[in-house]
Amino acid sequence: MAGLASVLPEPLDWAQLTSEAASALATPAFTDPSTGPTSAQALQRLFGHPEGEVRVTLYRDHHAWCPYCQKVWLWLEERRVPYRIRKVTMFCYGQKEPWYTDLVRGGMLPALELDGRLITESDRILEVLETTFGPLGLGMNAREALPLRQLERQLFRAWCQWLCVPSRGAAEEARGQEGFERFAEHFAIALTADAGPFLLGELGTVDLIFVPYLERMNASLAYFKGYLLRDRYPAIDRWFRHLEQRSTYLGTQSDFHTHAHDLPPQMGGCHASGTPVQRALAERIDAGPWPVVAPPGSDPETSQSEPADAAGVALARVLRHRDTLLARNPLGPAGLDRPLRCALTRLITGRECPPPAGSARGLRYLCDRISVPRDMPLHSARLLRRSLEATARQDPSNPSAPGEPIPVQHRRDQDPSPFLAGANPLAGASL
Ligand SMILES: N[C@@H](CCC(=O)N[C@@H](CS)C(=O)NCC(=O)O)C(=O)O
Repeated sequence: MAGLASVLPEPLDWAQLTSEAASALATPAFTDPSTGPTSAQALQRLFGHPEGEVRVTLYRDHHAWCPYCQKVWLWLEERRVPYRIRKVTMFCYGQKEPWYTDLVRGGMLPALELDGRLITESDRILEVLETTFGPLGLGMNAREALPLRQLERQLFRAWCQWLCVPSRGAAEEARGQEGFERFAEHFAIALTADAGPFLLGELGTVDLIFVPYLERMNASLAYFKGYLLRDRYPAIDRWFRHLEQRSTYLGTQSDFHTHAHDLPPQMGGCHASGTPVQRALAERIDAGPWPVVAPPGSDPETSQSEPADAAGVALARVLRHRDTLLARNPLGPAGLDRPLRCALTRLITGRECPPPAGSARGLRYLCDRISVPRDMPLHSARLLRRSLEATARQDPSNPSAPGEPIPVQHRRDQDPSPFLAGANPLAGASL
């Protein structure tokens, strides 16, 4: 009698999966990220200039997560200044590269080299860039920009107070929320003061100064407080929607899952309100289904619909790091090989492909460690998470087995060094 295994659909093999990814692998994002749209994988960006004209080197984190790096990164992309990128490990992900601490004492990011001169502190970097290459919009030192920059710091502090200081009950939670909303309201009013859609009319450096923490507020308040910022403030939602129409922003944008698990070690802890609404939303951000608000509600992570190539890009990015992903998984290469091919087969063909018994915890380990935009864009990550989770649920022995818990004090489970050494050169140009 034929065993059960013989009636289970066969997953595609690695060669078939590679040929399914062929069209994604042929795009500039994979063949030459220096020329395509904004990409966390690029090591230089030329904007049509010859390499010899590059005057700028940006030092930023491997993880593409550092908020202070994001605003400088966005500025260079918006202003189309050619630059090189050197990536550095942040302390909570692994060992900081000694060449970088030799260059910048203390190892803080970002840093920028302009014509051989080293500059640190993100606002100072932006000032020097504006002086050298011209302002973006009205510029960060315009009279109208200064109160807005102060507002950004006030909003940041009110957010930290609500998110990071433990509250002793509902009344303190409510005070944290009120403190935050006082400044969020100011920001929403500022967004409607000019014709818009941006702060002083056209997109400028001041908008970019707000972007990193607004993105982190949006994600962390959903996860830890069950609070949907974009629903509360239509003007903030409109601002995000206009940002999301720019390929520059889309290349740097992270997602709720990544922020929810990267913020706690960076912020020294984030405190959940523990309400039923908060717990349900956090559960959904972690385990899906994604998007985390079902239609007809609006998607609080993005206004962009899924690009046609999202699944192909996700597949191509997994192929790039296949060997390291297999080796770093709790199931090991032999244990994860078939379950991963099942999930990728589902991702790219849409057909169900149940994995062998005992696969769920390895599939969920990987699902929990997809990092946006470091690994792939938001929609690609969403599709990959969906197929990993759906495949895990078909594990015949323990379909609800969790992956290893995500650490909250550090993220050394995300150490970039093995990925730097182990990337498959046939599947894309860089990490
Ligand atoms: N005031 C600095 C703050 C920069 C900062 O806090 N950078 C953090 C990352 S978000 C850092 O490099 N920390 C060291 C590390 O994590 O390795 C600036 O605006 O550039």
